[in-house]
Amino acid sequence: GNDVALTLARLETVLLDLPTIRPHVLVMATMRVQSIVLVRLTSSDGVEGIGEGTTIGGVSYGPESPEGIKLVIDRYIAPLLEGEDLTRVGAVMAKINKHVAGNNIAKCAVETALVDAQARRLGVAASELIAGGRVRSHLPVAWTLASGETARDIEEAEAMLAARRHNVFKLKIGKRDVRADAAHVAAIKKALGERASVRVDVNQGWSETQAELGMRLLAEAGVDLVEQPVVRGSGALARLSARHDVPIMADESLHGARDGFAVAAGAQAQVFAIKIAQSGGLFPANDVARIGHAAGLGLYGGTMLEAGVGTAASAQLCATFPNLEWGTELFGSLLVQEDILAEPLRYADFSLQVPEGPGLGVRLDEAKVAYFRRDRTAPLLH
Ligand code: MUC
Ligand code: MG
Repeated sequence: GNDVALTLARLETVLLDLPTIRPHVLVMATMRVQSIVLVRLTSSDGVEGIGEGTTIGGVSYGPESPEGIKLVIDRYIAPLLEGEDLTRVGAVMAKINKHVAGNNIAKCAVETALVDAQARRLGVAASELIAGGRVRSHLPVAWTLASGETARDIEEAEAMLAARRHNVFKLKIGKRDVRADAAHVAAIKKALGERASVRVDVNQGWSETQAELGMRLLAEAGVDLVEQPVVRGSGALARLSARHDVPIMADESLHGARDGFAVAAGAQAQVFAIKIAQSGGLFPANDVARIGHAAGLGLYGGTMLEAGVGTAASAQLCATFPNLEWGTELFGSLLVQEDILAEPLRYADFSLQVPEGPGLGVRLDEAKVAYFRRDRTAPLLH
């Protein structure tokens, strides 16, 4: 064999179930556990890269499930890596994209591991492999209030403000009728006043008619941003954007650059939620961001509620955006009772510190990985 090219020595995918700190109530699912797929990719030089593939609520958010993500990587993506030079991340991903349709979350997990390994080899942070490198060291971070109870949400928000951890709150709505949801949002905004920015995410839960009423009531309540009120791919988003003053953020509408172009060209939204998982990796997510930026839209660093590895990867990308007008919601690591990182991500002063050090800038806690893996046969003593 060739002793210069760095090829695949080992690829492992691990399903982990991480309990959440409280039930997280969304229109399509209530999460009590976050299931993630951890990718560990070792090259012939011994360098390991890690990546995470995570979705929300089984198959309720999108068509990829945690189990499916693992299967697609093991059965269809891993063989494509055989014999490839893993230092050529762009070339390897081009090959994968040629032979694997869709499955953006699986692709993101693998691309993240390749990027982590290559950046480690070069001795730089992953952000330095994207565009011109990082332009910021801290990212503003929103928190999602989704306990399902108004009083508990207000209490949670007050605690976050007092701790100076978050002063931007996203409320998950769309489950109750529009007026009840709007009253819930209005009560929270009234309690927090100018001390916080309040935004909502409907996760496509409304019809256009419901959204008409909802947007009006939310504007009266003082909401700053409405995320994905209606289903992706219809004309409704553009009509709502034209008719209402509160800006609309596209989330589920954006699965990569082609969607980004269509949403921008169709004036469907004023803000793009940039998600590495939904886009198919850091590089495709960067393409979406640059299209949004070129179209004069605002950017926001979105999350699939990834744990520490995926959150660090998202942070590496968001750190390269010259304009991050709406901040981020990279709090997934804080929604799980225990993350799998050796050193926790640092949250302070309403921001996440972008990890420094090579690659993603994070390391695994092997005991936690062993403890939370789904295929653990015998219960550990604790
Ligand atoms: C989404 O749809 O944006 C992000 C924060 C949160 O609580 O859920 C997500 C998913
Ligand atoms: Mg969303």
